[in-house]
Amino acid sequence: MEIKENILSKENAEKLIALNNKKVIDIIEKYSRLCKPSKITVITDSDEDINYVRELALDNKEEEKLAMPGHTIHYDGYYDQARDKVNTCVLIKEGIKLSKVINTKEREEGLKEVHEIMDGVMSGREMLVRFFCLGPKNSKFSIPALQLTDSSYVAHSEDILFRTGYEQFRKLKNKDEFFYFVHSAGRLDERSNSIDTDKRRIYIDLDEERVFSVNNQYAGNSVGLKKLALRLAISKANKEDWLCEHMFVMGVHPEGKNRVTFFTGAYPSACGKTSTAMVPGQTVIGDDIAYIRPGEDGRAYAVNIEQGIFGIIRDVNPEDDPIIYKALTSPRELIFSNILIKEGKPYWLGMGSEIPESGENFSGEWFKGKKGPDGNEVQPAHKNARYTIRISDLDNADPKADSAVGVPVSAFLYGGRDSDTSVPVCESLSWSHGVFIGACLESETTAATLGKEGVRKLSPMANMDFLVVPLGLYIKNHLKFGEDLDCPPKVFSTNYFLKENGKYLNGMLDKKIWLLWMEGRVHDEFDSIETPIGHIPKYEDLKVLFKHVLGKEYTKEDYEKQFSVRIKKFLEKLDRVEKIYKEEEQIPEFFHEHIEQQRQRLKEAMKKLGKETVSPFEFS
Ligand code: OXD
Ligand code: MN
Repeated sequence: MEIKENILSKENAEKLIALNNKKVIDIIEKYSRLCKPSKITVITDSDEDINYVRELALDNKEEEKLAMPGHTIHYDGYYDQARDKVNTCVLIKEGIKLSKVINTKEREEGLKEVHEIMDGVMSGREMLVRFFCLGPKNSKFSIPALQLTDSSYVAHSEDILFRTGYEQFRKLKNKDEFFYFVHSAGRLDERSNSIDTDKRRIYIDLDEERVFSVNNQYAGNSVGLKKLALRLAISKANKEDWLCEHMFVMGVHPEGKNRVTFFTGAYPSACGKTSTAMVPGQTVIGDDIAYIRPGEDGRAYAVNIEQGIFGIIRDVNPEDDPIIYKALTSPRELIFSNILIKEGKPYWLGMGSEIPESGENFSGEWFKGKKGPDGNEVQPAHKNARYTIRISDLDNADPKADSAVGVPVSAFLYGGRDSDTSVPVCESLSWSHGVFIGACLESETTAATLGKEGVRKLSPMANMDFLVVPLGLYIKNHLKFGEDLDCPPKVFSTNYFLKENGKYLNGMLDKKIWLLWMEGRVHDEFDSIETPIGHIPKYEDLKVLFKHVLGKEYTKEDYEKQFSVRIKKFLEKLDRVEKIYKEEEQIPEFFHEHIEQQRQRLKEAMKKLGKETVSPFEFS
C-alpha cells in the first residue's frame, strides 16, 4: 500500500488487505492523497471498532453525552440545518439531458471543482473508513457501500441507521460493484461545525457510482448511505428494472383478523411518512427508503435499505407519537440533533411539555428572544431537528424487518401536503392510473430543505428531489414494473392536510382509519364509490371504522366535507402538473392519456351535476 505507516497503521492496513479488493484500496489511496488526513482508521463490524467511533464523536465534541444513558446531542451549524438542493448536482457528460427539474453539472467540470475543494480538506484530521450494506445482508437486494468521512458523527449515525458491511465486502471477492461516498465536514469552528458552507457541494457521479460531499454535516447532505445512496440506487434500479423509492415499508394489522398486509408509501419530507409507518397497532419495517423488486410469485417485494430512523422530532409527543416518544425518553443509543438542551435534558418544539427559556441549541447559548446571525429570532429547537434511532429498539418493529427476500407489497400509497384539493384517501382506477396519481403528487415545501416553506411543488412519487434519471424514463419504468407483475400493488392517494377555514379537517389518528380501509380494499372487504378521481370509501364503512377503532362518532357532515370532490381545484392541479410535464422530453403517452381522461371525467361530472364541488353522496 502506498500510504505511509504513520497515517495508516499496520493493523489498519491489514484490515484493508483482508478484504482482498483492489478497488477499495485504490479509492482509499486516492482520497488519502487528495484529502491529506493525518490518520486513517479502518472500522470493521467488530464491537470494538464500532465503539471506537462512538467514543471519537464524544472526544472530538461532534456529540455530547446527555443525562439519559446512551443519549447524545449533535449540533449542525446555523446555516446547515437541512438538505441543500442548490448545491446538490448530478454530474452528467456533455450532451446528455436529464430533466428541467434536475440540478445537473457537466461531469468533468464538477469533478474538477469538487476535487479542488477537497484538496487537503482533512489536514490534521482523522479519516474513518466504513463498510455498510444497503438492504438486508446476503440478499439480492444488498448493495455494499463504502464511506470515507472525517466526521465521527456521520460515521456514528451510520452505525445506527445502516447494517454493517465489512463482512459483506469480504464476500465480494475483488468484485468492484459497490457504491462509495467521500465526505468531509471541511474547516470546523470551535463548536465543531463546518465553516465554509458557501463551498458546500454534494456532487453525484452516476458513472462511477460515487458521491462527493464537502463542507457540511447535516445528515441529509453528509450521510452517504441515506439520500446520496438513494440517488445512485435510483439510477441503478432504472437500468435493472426494479424500483428504488422514497417510501416507508409497514405491516398493517386489521383488528381481530389475524393477518398482516404490507404497504409501502411515498410522501415528500415532513409530510407524514414516518407517522404513517408508526400508526399505533401496526408494525414498521422502514420509514424512508425502499428497494422493490419482482418476486418469484409475480408480486412486488420490498425491503428497507436502512435499519434506523433519522426522524423529524418536532411534534413528537406522547399523544400523537406514543411509540417514538417512549423510545426518545428511555435509555438506549440515540443521537438528537439541533434541539434545545438544558441541564442534560432534551427539549423540542411540540413535545407536549414546557420548554425552558434558555439552554444550548444549534445557535450556541440560547435564550428566549435571541436573534440569529441572519437577524431572525431563534426558536428553542430547529423545526427540522432530528433524532437518530434503531428500528429494532421500537416496540412496533416488524419481525420481518431483516428478511432477505423482503415482504410482499399489497399497496403503494402516495401523499403530499395539500390543503385544498385531494380527499383523505382514494384508490386508483387501475395500476397505470395509480402511476399517474404518483406522477402528479404535489406538496407544499417544508423545513426539511433549505429555502422558503409552504410553496406548492410537484414531486412525482415524492422522489423529485432525488431523481437522477429523466422524469419520463422514471415514470415509464415505474409503469412497466407493475405491468410485468401478475399481481401489481393497489395504488392509493392519501391527504392528511386538508383544511377548511385554516383548520385541519382530520385528526392525527384518522390515518389509522384510512390504513384499515385500504387494507380492507386489498382483501375485497369494502365496497367503494367510483368518482372521476378514483374510488373513495362509503360513508357507512368509515362510520363503523371510526366508531370501532377510535371510538369516534363520524358524522355525515364530516364525511361530506372531507370526501367532496373539489372538481375545480382538481382541474387547476391538472393544469399545473401538465405545464411542468410539457417542458419535459419523452413523457410516455399513457401519462398524457390519463391527464386527458381525468380532465374529461371531471368536466363531465361538473356539467352533469352543475357544481364545482360535488358531495360524495351525489356519486353513489
Ligand atoms: C429525510 C428527508 O430526512 O427526506 O428523510 O429529508
Ligand atoms: Mn426522506
